[in-house]
Amino acid sequence: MPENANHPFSFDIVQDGRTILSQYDNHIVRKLSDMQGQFFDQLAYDAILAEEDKVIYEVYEVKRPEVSGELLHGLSIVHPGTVGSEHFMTKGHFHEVLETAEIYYCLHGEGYMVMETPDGDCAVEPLKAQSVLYVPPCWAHRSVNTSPTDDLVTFFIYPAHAGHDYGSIEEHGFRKVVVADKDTPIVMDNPVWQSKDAR
Ligand code: PAN
Ligand code: ZN
Repeated sequence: MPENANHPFSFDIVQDGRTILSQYDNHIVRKLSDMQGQFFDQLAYDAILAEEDKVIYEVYEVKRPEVSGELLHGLSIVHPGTVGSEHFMTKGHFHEVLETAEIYYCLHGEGYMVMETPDGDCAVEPLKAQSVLYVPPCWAHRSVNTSPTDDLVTFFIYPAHAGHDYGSIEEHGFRKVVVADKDTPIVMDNPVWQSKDAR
């Protein structure tokens, strides 16, 4: 955050030929070991983790005061790969202040945003370079990279007082998952969602 938090500022999204913010305050690295219980194929998860604790995604955040009126923003980079047939993805979350929205601008790559509401409405929207995705208030969201080779890079913006609620997704998962079927990604019901819920 700039020293004078209320002064306008600008920054670049490409630096030294790499897609990265020229200015950020926080670099979050999420590895496979941080995603315990999130991929539906637990055997595949355990097998990969036994070999290597791969980096699944990274987030570069620009810090702002976490008050309504401010906007938090940054870059999310989901690396390519699969666990079993399920594509690499973010943990996903509801906003703690449920009635807050978010905008994702896709800069590079291809994938999907998997979304659902507390009432069980589901939506899966494509993410592709130069497309914008609007996540309305009350929708949990997870980005999924379906490219076999390229990073999925998105720029996100959301109200600074929104906060994150990961608990419900960690407990139940999303109702929909995105899997690789030969060369085509397909969306299907999460095979472990109901059994987890029934526990
Ligand atoms: C994004 C996400 C980012 C990482 O900034 O936080 O893509 O995903 P997880 O937070 O689910 O690990 C956002 O949606 N913020 O609200
Ligand atoms: Zn969010």
